[in-house]
Amino acid sequence: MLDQKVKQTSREFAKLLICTGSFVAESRYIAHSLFTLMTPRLHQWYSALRSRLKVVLKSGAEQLTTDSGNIFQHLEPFLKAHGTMALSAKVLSTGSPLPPIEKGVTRLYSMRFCPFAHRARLVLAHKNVEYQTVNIHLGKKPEWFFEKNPNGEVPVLEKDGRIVYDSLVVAEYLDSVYKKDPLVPEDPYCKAQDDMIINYNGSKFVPNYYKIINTKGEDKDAVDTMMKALQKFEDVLTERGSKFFGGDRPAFVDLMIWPWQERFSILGKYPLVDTSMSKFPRLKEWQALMKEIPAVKECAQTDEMHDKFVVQWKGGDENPFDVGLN
Ligand SMILES: N[C@@H](CCC(=O)N[C@@H](CS)C(=O)NCC(=O)O)C(=O)O
Repeated sequence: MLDQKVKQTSREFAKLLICTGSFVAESRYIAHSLFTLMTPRLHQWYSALRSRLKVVLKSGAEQLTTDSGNIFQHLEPFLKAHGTMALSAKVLSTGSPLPPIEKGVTRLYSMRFCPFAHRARLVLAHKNVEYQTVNIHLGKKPEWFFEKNPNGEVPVLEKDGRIVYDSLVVAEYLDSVYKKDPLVPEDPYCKAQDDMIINYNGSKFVPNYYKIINTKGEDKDAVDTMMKALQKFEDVLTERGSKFFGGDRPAFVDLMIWPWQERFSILGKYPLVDTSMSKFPRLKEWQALMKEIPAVKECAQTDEMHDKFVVQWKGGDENPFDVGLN
């Protein structure tokens, strides 16, 4: 009930975000639900405040308050402390104008279920970078999107007129711009070893993941090749004798192959695909450890959502990209 009230006041909330300069946008960009406007850090803010929220009637209008004042009084100090940006969770499509760009603000053009964009989000989360997200309707792209990336693909990173696209380039660029908690190994030989795994993932795991989806799990060759890829990952972890590909903590390679590992279990609905990981104990352990990494948690979607997206996307839904949003 309270959540319902919160949703009703989302426009007011969004207006406040605009006033505080944290989100420059016009009301047409504002998603209907408060939750769809929230970055993970805004979620933190809301969660901390939630138990103290009350809905009161003031001057005939419902307002959200807490025991120590209007909900929005709490937001400004939070935003000052965290510099958090709101995000447009719902996709922008053909005809949607480009949301105004603010100086000094990092923006990611993305799509909530894109594993390549997932790579960029993982690095941004790992580095604790505040950024705005503009989600793109990949079936009906806004005209201006091709000015950001002539290939018309997400992810695209933009800050102060500097544009970078292609997930691996974006991820490595972010790692070199934000030096804290480095991800790419310093040692060129180690980097080369890791890059070979990332490339192997790209040539063996990724295309077969899509082949399996496109054939509703019936392409046995694709399933076999994917299992071989899992065996290869298992062997690398065994050879390295470490918990993560990067050693005792996740490195660039771990984050770059993770998006498809997160999605792997949704293939379990196809009889030919064994997602139990019983043959790959080290990789299974790695998956469990990865799920506990804060950046992975922050960017994770549930199996249910990944599956819903795939079902709607492959079912020809006009807009599968907003799955799960009101
Ligand atoms: N090589 C690109 C691939 C990115 C990519 O394929 N993104 C998909 C979404 S998951 C996309 O934008 N597709 C739009 C299209 O192909 O029209 C990268 O690594 O960033």
